[in-house]
Amino acid sequence: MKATDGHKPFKSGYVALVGAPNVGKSTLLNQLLKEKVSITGPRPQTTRNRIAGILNRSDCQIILLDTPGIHKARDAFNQILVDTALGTLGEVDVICMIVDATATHREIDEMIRERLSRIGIPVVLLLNKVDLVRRKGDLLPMLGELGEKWACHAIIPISALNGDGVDLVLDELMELLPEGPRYYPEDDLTDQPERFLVGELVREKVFHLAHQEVPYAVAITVDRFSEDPERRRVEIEATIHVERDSQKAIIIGKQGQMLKEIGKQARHDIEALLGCHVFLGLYVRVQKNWRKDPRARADFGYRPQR
Ligand SMILES: Nc1nc2c(ncn2[C@@H]2O[C@H](COP(=O)(O)OP(=O)(O)OP(=O)(O)O)[C@@H](O)[C@H]2O)c(=O)[nH]1
Ligand SMILES: [Mg+2]
Repeated sequence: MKATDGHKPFKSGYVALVGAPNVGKSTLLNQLLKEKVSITGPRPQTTRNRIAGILNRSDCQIILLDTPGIHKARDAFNQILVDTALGTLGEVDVICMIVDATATHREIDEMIRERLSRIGIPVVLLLNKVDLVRRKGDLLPMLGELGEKWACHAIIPISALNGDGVDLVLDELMELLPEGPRYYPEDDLTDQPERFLVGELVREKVFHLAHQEVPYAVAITVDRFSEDPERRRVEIEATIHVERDSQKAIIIGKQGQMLKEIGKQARHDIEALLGCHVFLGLYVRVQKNWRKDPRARADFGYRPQR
């Protein structure tokens, strides 16, 4: 075991970030890492996979698992998302349960609380989005109510967006994590390949720019990812898969304006991620009702968890 200063042991372990949809799990992951590893958005069900972000410090390595929002799944596709989140719970040393100070998901939170009480893994409860609570006097009763309900190690009010309280979350995790080795090389930031992150950034732009059911009907494949050393750039071709012709028309937009904007914004973020110039070619393709088709779902990276 590597000691950092002769006294403090090196700590490491796995932490799950869980909660109802849209409560700020992915925003918190990015804030903890100070890097964008997981996409975020104003709608529920933005995150569809379990994404590890690796926090490397001289005294610890914390593997933070972002998960899809837990909800009442009405179809097989959403059940995969929920199972992905629930399946993460058994694999971790600590669970960070996130609740939204501005929206109540009582039934879902209660269902998760039930489940966590049976698993017996230490829970840290985070009351997120406190920056949006106008009357700060409302916070104390909220924290009191949560404290009565939850058998947890700590309840911490935070703003994942602006970083308030996030250091306290790290302090608490350091308390709870066991001594252990570095599981990943020190400069690894995530367990996801660049190809996946690139596809996610394209999907994020669709989530921000398209409305109603369109973002939910979208899956991305990255079909080409190659380096061009002569031009010192990376060339990427990706396909935006939708379920219907009408959605294809929306994604392309009038005179291709929508697709152009998706491409522009995605390229900007991909260049920041890769640290070099990027050529991004985007295509749109209809794969009829792919969310209902187990094979198509698997092709797009969404496989049943059990
Ligand atoms: N004002 C404010 N907004 C926040 C905060 N945390 C998250 N948000 C916003 O809430 C929305 C949802 O954030 P996400 O991080 O995508 O939420 P999530 O829990 O990962 O959502 P799913 O992946 O869909 O389950 C985004 O618009 C964020 O910018 C916060 O502390 N304060
Ligand atoms: Mg998310």
